[in-house]
Amino acid sequence: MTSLLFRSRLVLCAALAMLALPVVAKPLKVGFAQTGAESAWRTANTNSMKSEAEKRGIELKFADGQGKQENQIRAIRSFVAQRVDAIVLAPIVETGWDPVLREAKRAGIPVILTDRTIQTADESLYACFIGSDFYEEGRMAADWLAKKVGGKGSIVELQGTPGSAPANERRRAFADALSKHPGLKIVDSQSGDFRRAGGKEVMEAFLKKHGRSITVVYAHNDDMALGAVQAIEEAGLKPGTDVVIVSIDAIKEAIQAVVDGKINCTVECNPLFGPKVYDTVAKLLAGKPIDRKSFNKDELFDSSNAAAVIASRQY
Ligand code: GZL
Repeated sequence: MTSLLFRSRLVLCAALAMLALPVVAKPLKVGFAQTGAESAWRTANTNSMKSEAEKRGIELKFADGQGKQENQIRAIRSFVAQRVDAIVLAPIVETGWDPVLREAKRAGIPVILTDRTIQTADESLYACFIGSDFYEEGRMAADWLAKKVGGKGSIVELQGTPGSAPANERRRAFADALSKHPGLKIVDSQSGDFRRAGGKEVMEAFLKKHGRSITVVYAHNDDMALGAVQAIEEAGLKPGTDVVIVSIDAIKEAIQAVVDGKINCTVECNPLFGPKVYDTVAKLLAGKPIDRKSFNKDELFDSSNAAAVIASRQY
């Protein structure tokens, strides 16, 4: 056999062997710009995103925004430069995102909003939203409270991060629902920034200013409610008895406080949606249809059901 014929057969065999090699898909690369680490809810949400990525072999580039929008914007720019396959953003506030989302769009990298929404005139800047319905949570809290206190009460409100979708929506929904109950009045409202220390500090100030006239605390999240519980106890009052406390998130520690009678009600805002996010990323990249908005199921916990669920709570 001539050497030319031999060499060409060798090349052919090598080429066929290459074709037979299993093609090892490169791992999906996802950039996640998280708001920060302000609350137990946030920790649970971050853990869900990280553990699910690991389970699926996804290369997750995680950026902790440390409570600042500019850090999240910087992280998104970095994800674009690294040519990730998709960007997930939990926007700390609702506005100011268009320029950086336009950069991601120009780079052809899809953006999924999780947890919180944004305000934009250009709906093409993100593919979808996955999270909870904050307005519904505020309504559920208000309706539960009206029944609990017979439509009468002097309420102080611990607001979440100023400008954030959960703070805006939970405040709006609660106020809308209260319009049906003229005997329920919000006498003071201030941000504790979703932090436990913030909730305690603001509640201490409210107690100094309003004393025993306060009959209800409405907290936009459990970390602030638990801070308020500390402040109320340090003032010599009984949280859950002298002051009714209604909150949102349903973290395990708050449900335990419901069992202990220190918080009266917490409305769930489930943070464990890592699996849903990555399922959506996979569909998006495969060109399959996805829901524009996908709301997590949230339920309410009070003395009627908290003890029955506490053992099974995951966050
Ligand atoms: C709600 C989330 C809020 C939680 C807080 O989806 O954005 O931020 O209610 C968290 O606990 O800090």
